[in-house]
Amino acid sequence: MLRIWGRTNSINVQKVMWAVGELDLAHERLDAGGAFGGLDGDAYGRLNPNRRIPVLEDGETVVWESNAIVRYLAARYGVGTLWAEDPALRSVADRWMDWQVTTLLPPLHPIFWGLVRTPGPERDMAAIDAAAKAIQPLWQILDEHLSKSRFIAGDAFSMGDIPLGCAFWRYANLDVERPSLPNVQLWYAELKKREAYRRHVMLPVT
Ligand SMILES: N[C@@H](CCC(=O)N[C@@H](CS)C(=O)NCC(=O)O)C(=O)O
Repeated sequence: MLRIWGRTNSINVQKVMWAVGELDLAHERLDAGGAFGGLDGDAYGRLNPNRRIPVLEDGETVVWESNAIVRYLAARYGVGTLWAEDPALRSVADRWMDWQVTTLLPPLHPIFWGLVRTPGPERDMAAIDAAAKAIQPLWQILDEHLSKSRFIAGDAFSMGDIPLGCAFWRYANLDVERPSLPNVQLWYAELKKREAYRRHVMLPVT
């Protein structure tokens, strides 16, 4: 049975749980991080020297870094579904997974952290507003991509949809001005039909 370490309101844990749900894998999830703590001990440090969530244990195999975990689950349990066998198609999923972390997250993080995890009087509204402005053209890049593709990598749902689907849920639930994103909205409507997305991602943004 798989073991996943991490609290449910972490976007990175949500990626893993969504993949587990799509693949219908037997698992246990242990609350860790945030108010649950549990990351400081020696045993956790041996699992992940960064002392971050999520961590996946699959027998003797231990994986950290959320997108690496999603890729591992897809490659091991989702060949032909989450994991496209064609390397060229898989590279489309891969590049958008990397884009979520390297390009989209830098402005998304300060908006989320500022509006959700920072008490009102301590908020740096100038920084939040700047990030909210900076993220708009990035979502428009994704919108342009999704004008040609039903899902992130072609006509079928794949691992490529997971990081960005988690990020968009968060963005859609933040009190910021958003640009018109008609193709993203069509894709988002598809995601909302998926039971695992509803169960593991569509949670209160806290
Ligand atoms: N790049 C890492 C980031 C891991 C990370 O920063 N996780 C956060 C939660 S989203 C964490 O562990 N925070 C400390 C805590 O929850 O106590 C990944 O994608 O897994």
